[in-house]
Amino acid sequence: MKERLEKFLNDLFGKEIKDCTNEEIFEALMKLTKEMEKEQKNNDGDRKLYYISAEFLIGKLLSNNLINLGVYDEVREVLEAAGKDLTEIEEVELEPSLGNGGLGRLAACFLDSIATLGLNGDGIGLNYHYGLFQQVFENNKQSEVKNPWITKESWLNKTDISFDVNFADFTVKSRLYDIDVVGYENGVNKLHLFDIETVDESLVKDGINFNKEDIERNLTLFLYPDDSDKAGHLLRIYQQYFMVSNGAQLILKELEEKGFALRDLHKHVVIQINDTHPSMVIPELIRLLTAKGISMDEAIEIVSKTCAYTNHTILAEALEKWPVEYLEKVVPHLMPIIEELDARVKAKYSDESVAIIDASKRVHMAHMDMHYGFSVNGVAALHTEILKDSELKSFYNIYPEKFNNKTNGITFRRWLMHCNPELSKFITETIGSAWKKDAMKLEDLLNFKDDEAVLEKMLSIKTNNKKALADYLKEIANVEIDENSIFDIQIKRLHEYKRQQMNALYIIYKYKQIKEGKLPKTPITIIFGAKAAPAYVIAKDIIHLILCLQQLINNDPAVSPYLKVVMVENYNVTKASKLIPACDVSEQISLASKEASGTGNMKFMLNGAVTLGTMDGANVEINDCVGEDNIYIFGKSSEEVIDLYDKNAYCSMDLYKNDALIEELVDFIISKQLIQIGDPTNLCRLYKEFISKDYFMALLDIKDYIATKEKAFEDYADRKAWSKKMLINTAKAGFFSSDRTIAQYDEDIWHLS
Ligand code: 26V
Repeated sequence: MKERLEKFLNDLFGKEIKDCTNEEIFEALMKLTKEMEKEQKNNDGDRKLYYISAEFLIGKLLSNNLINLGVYDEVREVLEAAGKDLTEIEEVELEPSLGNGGLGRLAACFLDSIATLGLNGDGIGLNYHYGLFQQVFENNKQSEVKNPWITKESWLNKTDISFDVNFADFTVKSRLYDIDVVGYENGVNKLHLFDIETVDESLVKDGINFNKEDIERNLTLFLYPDDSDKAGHLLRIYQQYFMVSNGAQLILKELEEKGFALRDLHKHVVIQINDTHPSMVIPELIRLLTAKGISMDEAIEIVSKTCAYTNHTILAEALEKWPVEYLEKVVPHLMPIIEELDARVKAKYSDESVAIIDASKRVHMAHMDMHYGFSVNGVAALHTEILKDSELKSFYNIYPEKFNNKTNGITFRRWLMHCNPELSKFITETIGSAWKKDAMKLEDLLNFKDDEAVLEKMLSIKTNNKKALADYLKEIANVEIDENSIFDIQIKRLHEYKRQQMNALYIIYKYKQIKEGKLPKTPITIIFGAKAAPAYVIAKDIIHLILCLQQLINNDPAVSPYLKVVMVENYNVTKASKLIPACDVSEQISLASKEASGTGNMKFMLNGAVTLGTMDGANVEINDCVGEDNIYIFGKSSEEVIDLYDKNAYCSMDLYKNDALIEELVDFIISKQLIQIGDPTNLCRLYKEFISKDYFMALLDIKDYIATKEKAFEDYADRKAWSKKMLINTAKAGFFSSDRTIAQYDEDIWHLS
């Protein structure tokens, strides 16, 4: 390694390692990594998976690629010997923000596991130049600016592959860029990111505003730009069609190059449709096959045997339904096919609720996937059951054999080995290194659950990670936090169903208690990280409330020794890697039935945090794994919640009026103290939302939440007992490795090996 890196630096800059800047070392390491990836075997075979997704939230790549190539430690040592620090060099890399949250990060974990298991499977997506917006806080409010990540030297490899993509009024030429995906000590796959040749970054002036109509220049600038208006929706359809048309052309090109017949597509190809964003791949493939002489009947049959659909949400508003008028405007050549697919459904089933085109002339993308795909999967056991029992019941009745569950997972390379090297090393010293290839082996840690030395060490590693986070937060946000306080962390997209607002009510509760002289046994630090969609008004109001509470509490000398609030700006994968290893209490408090799975819950568990959560998503399976002594569960069940919705029986005003504590907490949002700090418009709107609507029922669970959180914080003081809970959480996390998830996709859906 040493010689190779020295040679690279010498060739590039004519310098020795010790004389190079971190930027120069980063560039050399990136080039060296890319060269080493070329030396690995490419995964191949006669059958191939294409994972099509509008999002791949891959995060920074340098260290993860070095880990997967098996040279991370060696590189670190070589650099150390020259007085350089690999973690500082990592800082040079810009993070690509090619995803919103869970769905995109899952796709990135899946690519890692697909390559690690040696499976023949590539990702197909878009090369957004500015990704998702970068979040900036000003006056306790979120604003958005662009988030560039593509530099002259980057992980992108420009290929000579280009396709024509036809829209109604014009044609664009695409250009394919590839990123190598290297498996952990195994072969290499590709992430194919399509771009347009005519993209124009200068369109973006201030913030994230740009001319949404200039498709030939804006198509790949942003991930899901503001879609609160028609132009935003149309741009999204342009992006989606551009992605799937390129994807379909690439798939058929590769099939033909391998010498396989078009009519054997389903034998050699499986396409996993990640949520409904890529659903137009179905009519597009049918269109391409029929254009090549295959009959409509046969094309439909082939494509139906090729495509599989994953559902990632049960929120009705998140299931895409595009007006026929929009599709006519963007992709008129797809409409006859979609109409044909719809006609066949209507001829067979009189039930309106399973139609592709509904009476209001909207195209239900998920319906197309379920009728014309061979597999439909949910992402956690409870989620799949809810899909079968309620949300997608009519489809389950027609196609019970298509439905299956694939509980999500995370890659342990990034979410343990990279982000928590000290814990990784200690686990290996304690139980050997087999867990790195077989995550279930982490259970061997259970042999040490009463071993005082091991429990002590778990605590000391946690404290070290907390110190490192405290230093980092001091540096980036200039806040001082006490590493001996309890680190309670909620990091995820801001959405009412995830109930950051309920956590804010707890903060108000604790603030008032401290003001009354009721001090906590152990000081508490409550940390948030969350971006809100630019047009999501209430989500932005919740951020405003939390930032106002942060200002109020952290500046009150009577309170701040016992309670601190920190909302981290621009939460992303890099920040997650620093926050997760330092967490004591993992907040997973969505309204039961609403969080499809969650994957942050798994990352925290793996790193020895204890979950405080509802019986929702994968929390249910975490609870099954660790047992009730090692998790804090509260709140109404998914059945109770679904029943309340069905009967329209939830009334937040009743709870507010009839419970003095709830009233006091909610009233504080418009108290003199907060109004002095914040903007009355935002705070009053949020207050009204709580009492008049509270659609995701924060007031329903708030008292149980407070009581359970208090119990967790009490228990924390018994350090030995807590450490045992930590150990059990890590030991039982093996099931949540994405290697397990991917093995199940392969076994049940893809059949690659
Ligand atoms: C999309 C939208 C679109 C506009 C309206 C508001 C809204 C709200 C939610 C969504 C969800 C997009 C899909 C998604 O990211 N789902 C997440 O997928 C993760 C991976 O399966 C899973 O762990 C999360 O529970 C699920 O929310």
